[in-house]
Amino acid sequence: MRVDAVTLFPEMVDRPLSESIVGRAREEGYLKLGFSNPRDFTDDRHRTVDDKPYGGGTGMVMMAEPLYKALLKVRKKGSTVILLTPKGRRFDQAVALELAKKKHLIFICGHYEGIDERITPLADLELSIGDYVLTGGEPAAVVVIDAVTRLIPGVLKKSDATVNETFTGGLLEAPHYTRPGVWRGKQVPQALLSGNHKLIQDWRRERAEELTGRNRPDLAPPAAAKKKARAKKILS
Ligand code: 6GU
Repeated sequence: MRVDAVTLFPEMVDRPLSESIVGRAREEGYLKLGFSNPRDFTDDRHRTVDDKPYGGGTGMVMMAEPLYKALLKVRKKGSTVILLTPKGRRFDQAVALELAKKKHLIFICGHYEGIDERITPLADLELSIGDYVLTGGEPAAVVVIDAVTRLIPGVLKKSDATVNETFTGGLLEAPHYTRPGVWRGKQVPQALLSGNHKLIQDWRRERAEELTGRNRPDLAPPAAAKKKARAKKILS
């Protein structure tokens, strides 16, 4: 997959995506990450990329023209253009799975108070990574590119690592343990040591439901609760 980031701060995106699994994916050619900097598309002496907002207000707004030229440098016929903004649609695993199918993603990272609104119609999708405000779109681009890259076939060596995981099945994942079997007096749950596949599966399902109910009751209700709800409906 090819990904380009339109950003005033390419290092903020490049550096975090140079380590670990994504770094390896780039070395192995699964991900080709490029950058286009609006500052390189200015023609005044100060290389100005922002200006005061019309109508007044605090902060500065990114000007349309340098952003537009930076976008045109990387945009091709099949590109999907994504604008990162706290006003966007909330990013989640379902969106990551959709984006992972694309050939070329372009992320526009806003900074300062935002970007000139006339750039917005050039985006196919506006994305936010959550209900809080960042100083710019760059950390959000890192989050989205990371989540998408690990879904590219071949990036994770064990492909079922993305099948059973948290969010894909509507539940949080059960806890994991590794050696030693006893650590500072704490035992690994017996079920996991049993070698009994059915017992392990049942244990993981129960822990996943319990954890989801405790930390994320907003996610799909656990099977047990669904069963209860069905039973209740039949009876009342
Ligand atoms: Cl994509 N950008 C900014 N500036 N803040 C955010 C965000 C994006 N998503 C959540 N907060």
